[in-house]
Amino acid sequence: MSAIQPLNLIVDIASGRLEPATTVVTRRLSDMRGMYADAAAEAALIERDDSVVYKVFQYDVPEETGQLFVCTTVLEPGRVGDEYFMTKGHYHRVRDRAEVYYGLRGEGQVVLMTEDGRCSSVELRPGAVAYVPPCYAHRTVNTGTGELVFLAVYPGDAGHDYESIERSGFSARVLEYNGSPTLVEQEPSGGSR
Ligand code: PAN
Ligand code: ZN
Repeated sequence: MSAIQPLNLIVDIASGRLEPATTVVTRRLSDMRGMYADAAAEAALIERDDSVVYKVFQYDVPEETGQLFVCTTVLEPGRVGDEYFMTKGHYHRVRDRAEVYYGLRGEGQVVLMTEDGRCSSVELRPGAVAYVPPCYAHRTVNTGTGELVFLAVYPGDAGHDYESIERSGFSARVLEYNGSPTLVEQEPSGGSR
């Protein structure tokens, strides 16, 4: 295993930034084309200002068993049609690698899906720990009016499989329904287009 020195990482809760961060990923709506249910609303928003949906601040470690990645995500508030802003979502490439999210600011949900397509969701808010069990796809949704900020910790050798989600989507979406966030089951083919 590669040696890595003990260190402190600091989360600035106000900005959601992790310091130091060795990788910063910015995802705009155009980076997620086809992931929202309402294609016309998605295209109109991309045309208008292609806003940033989320940023990830990560401290990189060797991608090896025994190491742990630490990162924060800042997910903006907003909607595409009735669907709240969300992350792309993924399985871990090594399927049986679990993950822990810790809510720092704002409110939202983590949508979890088994490989046979069963979806459920757990809450994310300040102080809430969302446990992502091995083998579950996971996506975060901001259901609040401010930014959703959370810390994530996951195994160094987990990797990310985005392709499965780009191909088939999640079998449920979080939509605003009668003014409240609601997990709505989709048609089996209702993934990305
Ligand atoms: C998280 C996610 C982060 C962004 O750190 O990577 O919230 O979501 P996407 O990776 O789906 O774009 C995590 O689950 N890491 O494994
Ligand atoms: Zn993950």
